[in-house]
Amino acid sequence: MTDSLKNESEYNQDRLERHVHTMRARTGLSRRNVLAGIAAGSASLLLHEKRALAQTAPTIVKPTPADKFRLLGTNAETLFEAFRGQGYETPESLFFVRNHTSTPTLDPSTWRLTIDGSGVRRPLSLSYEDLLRFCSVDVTKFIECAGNGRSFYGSQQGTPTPGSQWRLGAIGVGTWTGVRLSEVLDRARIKRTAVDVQPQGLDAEVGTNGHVRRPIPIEKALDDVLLVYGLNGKELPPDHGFPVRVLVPGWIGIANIKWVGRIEVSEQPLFSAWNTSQYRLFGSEYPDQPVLTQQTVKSAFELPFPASIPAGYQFLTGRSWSAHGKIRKVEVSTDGGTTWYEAYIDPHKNKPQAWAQWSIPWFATPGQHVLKVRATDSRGNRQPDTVPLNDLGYLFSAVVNHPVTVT
Ligand SMILES: Nc1nc2c(c(=O)[nH]1)N[C@H]1C(S)=C(S)[C@@H](COP(=O)(O)O)O[C@H]1N2
Ligand SMILES: [Mo]
Repeated sequence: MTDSLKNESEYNQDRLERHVHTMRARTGLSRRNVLAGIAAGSASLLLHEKRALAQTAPTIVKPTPADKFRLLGTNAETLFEAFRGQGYETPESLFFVRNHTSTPTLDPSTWRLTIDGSGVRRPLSLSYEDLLRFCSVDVTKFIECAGNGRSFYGSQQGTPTPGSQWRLGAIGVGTWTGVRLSEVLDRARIKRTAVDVQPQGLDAEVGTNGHVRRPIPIEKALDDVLLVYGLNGKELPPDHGFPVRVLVPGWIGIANIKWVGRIEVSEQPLFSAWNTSQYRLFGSEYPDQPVLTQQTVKSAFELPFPASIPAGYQFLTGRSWSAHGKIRKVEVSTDGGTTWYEAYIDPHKNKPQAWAQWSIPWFATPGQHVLKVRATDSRGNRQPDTVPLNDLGYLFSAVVNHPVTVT
């Protein structure tokens, strides 16, 4: 067997194992039954097992154990307590997943990236190997869903909004390896008159909206956007866009198109469902219905929600992040917001458009408590107590009330 064939079969075996693992976790079927179902069109399965398999087509490939994730439809939110004791970067196994449909199986040996549209002079079709030949760069950045924190519009401000009811765990920080989009667009001889660059995913079409896609203005596309194929020193995992995804530092999650297969460059503004009917601010506070671009400033304790902890000296830990830079200050209140104390920020664990790790001691007395944490970023943006409502519940950046029972 040649090396590349061997790698491919090992790779396929790996995928199969992952699939079996996920199916077993979801259905409780035995390994043998899952394999039989794959192999034989499930002739040997009992009817109820067939039904279990049909209902649980895995939208997410990796395991999402209940002590690390909260499942929300086709998505999985990381439980913030799972970050405690972890390093700065989010391990791929802990990274939240937001899928509009489900994780596709793509083969890097046949994958192509098409770059076309009125904004380029020389349309391109690149293979995975072509892409790997561009100069590579590493950056450490968050990816955070536009709806992260949405549940607090309801639970804290009394105005529930539709969509995944995320708490604060629709965020992860990775060190991403890839190539500059500007270099790739250069190769396609991008025109000076180009205005929009729209990456499109190879995952299934989303109803009549077609493939997941959303334009990035040319200024941002040529500034710091990357096409990434590595996460934390390893190949990009299937759920996070394998073989290649877009990374748009500081911008809302949807800009970071996974499983990218085409990039349209246009001399005219581009539109899709993801920048018209979704991912804009709607409602009476926003007559202009602005299109969402950058994320905001947020903070979270590395505690269960709600938490239950023993009385005595406790170390409260957490993470704060901003789309606009580093974190300058983190303040914690354990008395519902009357007094605030500054937390210690580890200066080595505070990167722009990623997050800051912080800690603060607390002498916890028995009873019910509400903890609050608010961050100020290097540009002076501080988290507010409330945020104006928008109909789809995006960009909740207000201070969150974290209930804690001390026993
Ligand atoms: N092709 C494609 N790209 C996509 C999505 C998707 O469903 N399909 N989801 C988007 C959304 S809404 C978010 S928040 C991020 C989530 O990235 P993750 O699943 O790697 O955490 O991917 C974005 N890119
Ligand atoms: Mo998202």
